[in-house]
Amino acid sequence: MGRMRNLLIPGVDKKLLLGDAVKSMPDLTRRRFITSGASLGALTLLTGCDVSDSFSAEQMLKQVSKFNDGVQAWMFNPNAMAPTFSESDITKPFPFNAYYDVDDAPEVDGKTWKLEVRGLVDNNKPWTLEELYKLPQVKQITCHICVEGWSAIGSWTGTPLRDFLKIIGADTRAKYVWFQCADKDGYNSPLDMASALHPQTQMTFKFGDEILPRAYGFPMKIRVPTKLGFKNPKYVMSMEVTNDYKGGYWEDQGYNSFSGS
Ligand SMILES: Nc1nc2c(c(=O)[nH]1)N[C@H]1C(S)=C(S)[C@@H](COP(=O)(O)O)O[C@H]1N2
Ligand SMILES: [Mo]
Repeated sequence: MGRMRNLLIPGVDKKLLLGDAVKSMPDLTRRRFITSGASLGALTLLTGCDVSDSFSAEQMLKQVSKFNDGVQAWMFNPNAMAPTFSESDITKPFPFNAYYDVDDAPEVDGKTWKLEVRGLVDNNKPWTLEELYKLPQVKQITCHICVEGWSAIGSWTGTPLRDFLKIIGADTRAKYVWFQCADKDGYNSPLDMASALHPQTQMTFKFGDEILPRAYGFPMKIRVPTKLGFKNPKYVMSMEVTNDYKGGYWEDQGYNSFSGS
């Protein structure tokens, strides 16, 4: 699974598709698209089309040629909201993705797990799952878009991250919130503060109304519907409010850290 999917779009040459898409974009969009990493995932975000064959690639290009600067720019605007969907739109089964198989996903013990809080905060006490579950929660049905070129609609429930940042007295002038995960070879991801404070960015405890299953990041993931999938860390162990850019699993391999708005 995982990275291979890149190569498995039948009849579609990813490089040519991206090249054609870039050519048909108006100037401002083209510049923003290129600075945001010009990935197939970003193109999926922009067009709402999931490329799985040459027919949908063609549809996607048609979409792009209809662009004019300003209308489709929600993904580049930190204040814009990601589209929401209804229960009947939810993708079943929802895909699992990581850089390993689902059997190797971290098994976190919810009874002993504590969310560590570090860096520029007034109160760095660790939080148990029981304490976190008592915070107000909201449900969101949004689209998850992977940089590898697939997308799926899911339902995630949890506490807006900005509410939690307020509770812990985070210095929201800091540049990043940096998340570290339980994956055995490490997974981490920096989130820019504007996105951390976005109203739809969520500390997620439930998937489809059930306690977050192991595959999707038990006990907690960060759901950022305005960003690509890799900016949605699962199995979160700690968060640090910081001005230092500390890198991330995919970011260190050349994916743009600003993937999304
Ligand atoms: N800890 C951790 N979080 C992660 C990943 C991972 O490998 N480890 N993969 C990312 C990527 S690339 C994607 S597309 C999504 C997949 O989430 P899902 O399994 O809920 O579909 O998780 C993201 N968060
Ligand atoms: Mo992804």
